[in-house]
Amino acid sequence: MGKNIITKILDAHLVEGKLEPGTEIAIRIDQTLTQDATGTMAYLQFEAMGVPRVKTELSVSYVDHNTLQDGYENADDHRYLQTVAAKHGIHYSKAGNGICHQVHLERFGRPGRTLLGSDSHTPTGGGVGMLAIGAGGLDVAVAMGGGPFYLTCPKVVKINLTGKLPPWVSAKDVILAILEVLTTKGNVGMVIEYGGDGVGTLSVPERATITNMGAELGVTTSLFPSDDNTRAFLKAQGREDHWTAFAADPDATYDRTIDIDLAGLVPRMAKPHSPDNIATVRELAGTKVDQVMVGSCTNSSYRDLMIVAAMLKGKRVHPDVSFGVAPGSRQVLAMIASNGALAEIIAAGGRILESTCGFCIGAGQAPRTDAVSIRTNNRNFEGRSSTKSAKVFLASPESATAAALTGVITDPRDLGSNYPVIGMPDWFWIDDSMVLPPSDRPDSVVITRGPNIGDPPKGEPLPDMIKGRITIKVGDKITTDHIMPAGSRLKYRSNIPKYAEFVFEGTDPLFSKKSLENKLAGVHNIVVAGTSYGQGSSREHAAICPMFLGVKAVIAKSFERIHAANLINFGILPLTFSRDADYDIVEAGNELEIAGIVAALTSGTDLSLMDITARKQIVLKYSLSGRQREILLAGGMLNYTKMKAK
Ligand code: MIC
Ligand code: SF4
Repeated sequence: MGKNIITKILDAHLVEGKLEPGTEIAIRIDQTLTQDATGTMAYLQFEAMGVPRVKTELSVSYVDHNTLQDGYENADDHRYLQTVAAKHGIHYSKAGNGICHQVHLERFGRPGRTLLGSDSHTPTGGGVGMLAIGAGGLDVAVAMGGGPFYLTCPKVVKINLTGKLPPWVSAKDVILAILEVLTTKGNVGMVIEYGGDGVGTLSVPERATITNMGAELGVTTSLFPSDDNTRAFLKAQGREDHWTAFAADPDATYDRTIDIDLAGLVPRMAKPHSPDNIATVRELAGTKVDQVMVGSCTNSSYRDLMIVAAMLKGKRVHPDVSFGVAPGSRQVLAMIASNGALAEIIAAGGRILESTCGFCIGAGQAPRTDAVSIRTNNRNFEGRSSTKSAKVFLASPESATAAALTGVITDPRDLGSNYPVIGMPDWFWIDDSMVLPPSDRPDSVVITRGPNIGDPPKGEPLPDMIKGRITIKVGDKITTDHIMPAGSRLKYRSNIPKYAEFVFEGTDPLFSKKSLENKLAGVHNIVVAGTSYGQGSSREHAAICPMFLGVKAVIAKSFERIHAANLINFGILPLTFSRDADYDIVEAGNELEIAGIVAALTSGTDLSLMDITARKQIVLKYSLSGRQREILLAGGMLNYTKMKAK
């Protein structure tokens, strides 16, 4: 039987298990990436493992999230990351070199390789045909130490692209159309493989926009074949030798196929406050706009900024609009600077921002109260922009620029101008001098730790009985931004006791205080949630900080993949209701008991929850492999690894 590309790559990297969807498998990881906001914890954990040098083919540590440096904390983190990288065999991409996913695609991504990144948008690498997966920092640390990555063997969905995109419709509109169909819920355990004649009409950066936002679908990863366009891209990056062809066999099978005719697509936007809340731009036309932001790992490539510059040429941004542009990498910035496109953007009234995540993660450029902000990034969760009342719409660079010019949401097809044709350059500007290679004298490198950098807290073995309180009850689609806010709180990423003060800050500002009080009184904290708990980011702080506050279990209708894995890694039980209706029984503040945990987890049987306040007993389920149950019983991954090493 013919194989699809995902199966081919998984096959070549399989170290444990069988490729049967739904079962746990382990794969070898060729490359890793980290960014600074998740990286400090990842490297502290790597150091704790005592491995002198990374065992991967390539590991890169990027600084792109926390670059505002309003205080010493970020700069301290940067120095720690630089020194730890030099000592342990990791490349270090300095602040200013660009957003991890954009730079990795340009300079390091290789077809057919596996990449594990401590950031949920790592699948951007699928644009170049690599199997790129987002995970928590601890999983990445394990991979750097040479350990395999465990995942549920996915179901492979083929998205069959036919035709060619019409003028003014671009890659973002493709993924927004897919989000309209698949939504952000219920896609756990799936991967997407793109195929069909339409693939050849898309360049690598366009493909990367599409695989990037696969993260919003909740799929494990998405990937494109590696073809002549991939070769041309790698050649223009001076890396043709990194190219290998990867295509599905003609008789390859898939668990599901979805057909998309590129020619039939129209400009779309995701309305507040979810990436799957889709409308056509025409339906929204006329809405007054306050802010437009172009950038982020989704849409900040050379192609994207050239479109923006061509649309702005000789025109002016609307007086009521604040228009910011953050090129995705130093390569992109240097190229638009040298060919005059940057000057067009400046002349039109664009605010040029650093090549970092910035506005996307709410680090700067917070919009005004009640603002309408049109952004080219991938997430528009409430409050993520750092302004709770702002209404963020996600759009293509074309639709974003149309709004910047007119001051209202405008279908770019209605601008009455010709669609600019942007060809792929034969050569990209290449200068890797801001990627520092690891030291060849590691013994002489002294790791620098500023006062903000503390050791990760230690997990305690799971108690046999959880006896405590529902400290918070939340609804469906709770994102890691709800659990562990970023924005102005980002700078505390390396200081768990401090960062833990902000857990669920926007939902219940007293959560942290109540939880700590319970913990000191020996009362366990339990979180109750609806469907898709833990959507979004890979930030393991959404598990470490609750662990620090004494949370022992999260009971939800369903979980998202990366967050569930992070909970397990930090010894918090992810449990599900056996009947959704039971969610209505357990109320915030209720006292409860879950007994016989060790025996149940050892044998893999269901758990029983006694709600003492409601006087009701309910059955709780879990979907955990034997290995995951052992990790939980040990009190988390670090304890488990130490236990195994004995
Ligand atoms: C995000 O886009 O939410 C982030 C910030 O890049 C996160 C990682 C983090 O929280 O540090 C992600 O997507 O994983
Ligand atoms: Fe950075 Fe935004 Fe991409 Fe996350 S989604 S990596 S914050 S640009």
